[in-house]
Amino acid sequence: MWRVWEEGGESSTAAEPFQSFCPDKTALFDFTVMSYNILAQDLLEANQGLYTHCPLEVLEWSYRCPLLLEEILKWAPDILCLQEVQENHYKEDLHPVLSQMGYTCVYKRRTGTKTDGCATCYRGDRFSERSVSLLEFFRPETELLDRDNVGIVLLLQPVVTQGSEVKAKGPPLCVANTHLLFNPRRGDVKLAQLAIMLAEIDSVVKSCEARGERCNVVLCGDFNSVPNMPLYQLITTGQLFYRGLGAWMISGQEDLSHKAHHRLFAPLWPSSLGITENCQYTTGKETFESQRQESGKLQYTHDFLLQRRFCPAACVRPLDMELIPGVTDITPGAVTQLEHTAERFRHTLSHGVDLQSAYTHILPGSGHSEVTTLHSEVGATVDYIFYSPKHDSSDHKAGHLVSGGLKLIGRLSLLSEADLWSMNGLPNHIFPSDHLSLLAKFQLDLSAA
Ligand code: KL2
Repeated sequence: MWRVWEEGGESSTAAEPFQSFCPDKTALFDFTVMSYNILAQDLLEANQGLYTHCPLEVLEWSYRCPLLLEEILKWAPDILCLQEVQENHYKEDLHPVLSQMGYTCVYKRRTGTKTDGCATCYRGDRFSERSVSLLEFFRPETELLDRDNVGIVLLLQPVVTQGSEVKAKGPPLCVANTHLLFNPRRGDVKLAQLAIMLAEIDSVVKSCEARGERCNVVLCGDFNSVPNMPLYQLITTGQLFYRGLGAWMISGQEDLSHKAHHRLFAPLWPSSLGITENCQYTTGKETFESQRQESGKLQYTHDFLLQRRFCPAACVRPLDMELIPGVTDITPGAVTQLEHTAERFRHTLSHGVDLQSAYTHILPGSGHSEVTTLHSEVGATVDYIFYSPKHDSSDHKAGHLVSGGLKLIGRLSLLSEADLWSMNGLPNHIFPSDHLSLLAKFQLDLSAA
């Protein structure tokens, strides 16, 4: 009953020796990623009822802080994605030590009066920074997006050095870190926050592709959503048909079916947000371009036509129009609002970032569920490391060697809820947060740059 390092992730049993693709082993770049919600002291104090099982001393920042830093130092991840990082603790206690350890850090505090936020740190001797995007999910002009959560998207470039000399530069790596809204009833807000995150990742990936580079992706954080439920499905399958789902169902955190709550119908957010149902940015420029595309022909965009479809003029049958029963005699008012929206929209969210989870959410021996967080009310997986996987070459036509993608080569095992209760729950004298750290090791093929 301990956390152990597991070699060889999901493809450990595959007989295919990767050396056959990479005879030059120096062309391989291994790196580790940690995702860790370190429990902001202000949130701990605001929700004391969740920690009544804990001895008081393990709840003190002065006790937790050295243990948190020890956990990071012990595994020394190349990339570190932290959540619930309280600004004053970041400035006074965490950042100085992390800098000392060789990390370059980017911090984004939550908006409003929230005192914590996310921090993404990377080892300066292994990666160089190409771009930083700080995302705020609070959008005053969008009613749905009234919560203070944030995200960080970095574009990093792996650097292989020998002494002070740069030997090689790898294909770019997009590293995204977020802590989505907690409220189990508001899956609709979580989906919109995730869509912003995915749109930014998509735009970073596209900017690389425009330069002829294939960009790998790591998306980690606390998604406040459990495995295999709708929000998770959207991330890992790239699609979610959400029509009529209760907003509480999206995250799967708790069963709120006995309570009245609203169901999801399209559109989830207004087009003024500038994000499509494909989780991509719509820029004025793109709309303009798509209108111009067809060799000078004037064209209306799909969105524009949808907006016009139910305007008053479109709802009146011209007097001279032939009356065909059931076809031209139907007045739009006769159709229920529900049928209207059903036919107007696909009710499907999708995205084009290929992502899978580094963890399987089930413990190999016992078959029990892994948990990443535990306190007096819940034990669950809500934290993830998602990555763009390297696809097996047999998936593709012979001779088309697939370049790019990350190979999962190891991870730090999680524990079950029972394991954690046997050590008095979280936080305890060993684990200083109400979350465990997640740690995965990936391999990147530098020759695929
Ligand atoms: O679940 V978390 O903990 O990812 O570990 O994210 C939120 C919760 C975090 C930021 O809002 O604060 C915790 N009940 C339980 N936990 C809560 C509550 C609550 N009512 N409100 C905030 N958090």
